[in-house]
Amino acid sequence: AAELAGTAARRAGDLLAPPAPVRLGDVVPAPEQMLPDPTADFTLPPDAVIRVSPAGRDVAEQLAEWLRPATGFPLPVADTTEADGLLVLTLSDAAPGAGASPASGGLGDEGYRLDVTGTGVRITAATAAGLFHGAKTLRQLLPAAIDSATPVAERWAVPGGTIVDRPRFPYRGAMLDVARHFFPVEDVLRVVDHLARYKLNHLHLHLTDDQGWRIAVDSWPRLAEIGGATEVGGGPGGCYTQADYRRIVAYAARRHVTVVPEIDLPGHTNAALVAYPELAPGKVPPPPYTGTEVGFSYVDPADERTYAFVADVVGEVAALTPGPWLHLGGDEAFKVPADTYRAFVERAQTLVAATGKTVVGWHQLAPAGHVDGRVLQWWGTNGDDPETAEAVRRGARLILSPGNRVYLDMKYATDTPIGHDWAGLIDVHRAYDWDPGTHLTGVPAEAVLGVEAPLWTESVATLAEVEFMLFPRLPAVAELGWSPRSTHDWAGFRRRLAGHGPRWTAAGITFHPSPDVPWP
Ligand code: TNX
Repeated sequence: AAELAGTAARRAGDLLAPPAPVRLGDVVPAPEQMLPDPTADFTLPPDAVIRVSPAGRDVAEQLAEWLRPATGFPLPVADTTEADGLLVLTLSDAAPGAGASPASGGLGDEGYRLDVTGTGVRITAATAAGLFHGAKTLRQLLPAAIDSATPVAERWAVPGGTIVDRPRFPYRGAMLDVARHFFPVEDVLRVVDHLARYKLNHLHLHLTDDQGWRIAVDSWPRLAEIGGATEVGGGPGGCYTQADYRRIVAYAARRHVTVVPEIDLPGHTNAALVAYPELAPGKVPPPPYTGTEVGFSYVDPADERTYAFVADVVGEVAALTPGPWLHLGGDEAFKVPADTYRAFVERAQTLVAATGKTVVGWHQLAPAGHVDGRVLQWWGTNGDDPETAEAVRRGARLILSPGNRVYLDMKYATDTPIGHDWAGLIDVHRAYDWDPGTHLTGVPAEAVLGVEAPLWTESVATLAEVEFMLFPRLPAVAELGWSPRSTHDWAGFRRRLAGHGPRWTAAGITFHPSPDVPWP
């Protein structure tokens, strides 16, 4: 790479160089607006400087971290208030922003504008999150080798033109089940990077289930010590210390990803009951569970001690979590009678609200009374769900996770070595071809907060297996969450997605080479 060091001769050569190998229209998720200008390709020179206004400093540092390994360029970051650099990131108060309505051309909380001309790249946003998303777009506009961890001799060309972009939905997420199998902090951080690459902005952590409890709670220490020591298949399990959890939250926050912690109640609680048999119905200590059945366990809704437990746990988790959400689970409490279940959920919702967090829960929460702002996560497979539609009429908003579209633990095909098939087989076309805005009968698009792709891990035990289930479906879900419906186009998407295979290969990401996609 040093041989590519910038000289006047080299710059002159660039003027005659072939067009950029990536096109402006190749970005995933598809931007809202694009105006290519083939006469304005830019080639990143070895002496490029990233100039940034002070509020965008950290985004510029991250952009430099992404671009240095493959280019071998020093890419110093310098403060600026003016646009004289070759690669300028501008966080501008003058950008039409959060206050401005999208209709008036505002970029909103997460939007950005990217201009590539023959002399440089400029990203403008009203927020650091917008600047971050713009920087991710810039990275995708560079050749696939930009994902290499070591220097590559390459012409670092960026296609000319302008992108103006902002998301369709404010909530775009993925869930990682760290309860069925435990994943160390480093694995979770890598998943955060994968989310950020495709402008997903929420990581839902399913922290508790029958097979393991994964977050240390100071007031109930046996949850971690005993509840954390099991997992599916009999492995050692594990548990995040509060410091570990804070590290995940901080790493995610730097990448504009909000962590949504889930404490699943009243069912899916066997690990907690092993740790504290006093919470079990009849106080009967259950044996530890390392199988994959669901629906058999629950905390005793008739004992006041259970509500003290819930208050303590959600209190500590809320205190560790800067984001606005706290997910209460609520799924598959098959052994709890409907009236008892509803009364339990209403008390639990109130306890969460008392922490200042907004309640999120699986759509089984629907029959319970509304609390301010509550969000239901719909994981059904049939878009006619009157109970959920009724909860929306009473004020709930929805996150859509249809099991037969975005459950990333479903197999791609019958011969997929891991995964389930209870909601069907899901390859990338099926994951892509639906509309979150119209999916549920009787639910208006305005009630849809966004989309989330859950990854349950009964059959997923390693980071490579996690990646295999995420890629290439995660970018499909990301596009549903980000891109305006007018850009929805399977033929175009599969072609754009194909160009990402070499990026994942360069980054060492395991993926399923789906036959739906014309890989190069
Ligand atoms: C249903 S979906 C579950 C999970 C399982 C998953 C397996 C939901 C809210 N609950 O407990 O892991 O199916 O696909």
